[in-house]
Amino acid sequence: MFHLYGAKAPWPFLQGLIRDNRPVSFFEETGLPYERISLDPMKGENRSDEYTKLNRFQKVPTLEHDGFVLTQSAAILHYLASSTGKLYPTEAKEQAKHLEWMFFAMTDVEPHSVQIAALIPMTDEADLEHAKWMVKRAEKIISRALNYLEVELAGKQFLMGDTFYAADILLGCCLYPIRAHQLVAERPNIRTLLGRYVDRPAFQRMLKINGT
Ligand SMILES: N[C@@H](CCC(=O)N[C@@H](CS)C(=O)NCC(=O)O)C(=O)O
Repeated sequence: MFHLYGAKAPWPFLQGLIRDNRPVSFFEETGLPYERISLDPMKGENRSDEYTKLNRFQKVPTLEHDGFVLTQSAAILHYLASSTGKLYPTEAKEQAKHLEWMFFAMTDVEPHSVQIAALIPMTDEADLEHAKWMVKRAEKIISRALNYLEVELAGKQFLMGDTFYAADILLGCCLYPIRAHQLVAERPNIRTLLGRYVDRPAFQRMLKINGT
């Protein structure tokens, strides 16, 4: 049995963006049984002694599986996919490509998409001008990654072709914060891919679970 620690969203706009969205999507896609334990950061539940013993970083998600504890959402997703063989390619080179896409999502997309979506709503009035400058910079940096992705997606249904893999879950969750942004609207291949992700029943179920 998998036990997954997630969190309540401190603000409504973070619904769908809390990072247990990736493993929850995986479980909802595959039907593997899991228990989600929700912590309330507003009550400091991620800083309790009990949780700190599991995750000294005091963040979510954390996965616990038969005494094995793992943090970092992308590592958790990789473990779930590679250890179960679900939503995971079988051939070594394809597995390496899968990991390449996971790194792309986590390093070239997520830091910037999160900043674009969340920095201004979370910034005090006094720092607003600086936050706006940082968002502009994030938009510029992510544009290059999205230009690359737009070309890579030509003729494909999903990231690696016709099959939906765990890396698609990760990319979907990393793009979701900017789903209504011009950056997505003006790139038809990315817009179509994101629409395909969001329309999946498992993604819709995740959206109802995430942040609760
Ligand atoms: N790189 C980590 C980031 C985890 C993270 O930032 N989690 C946020 C929720 S999305 C959190 O737990 N925040 C609570 C806090 O900062 O105290 C991952 O991908 O798992």
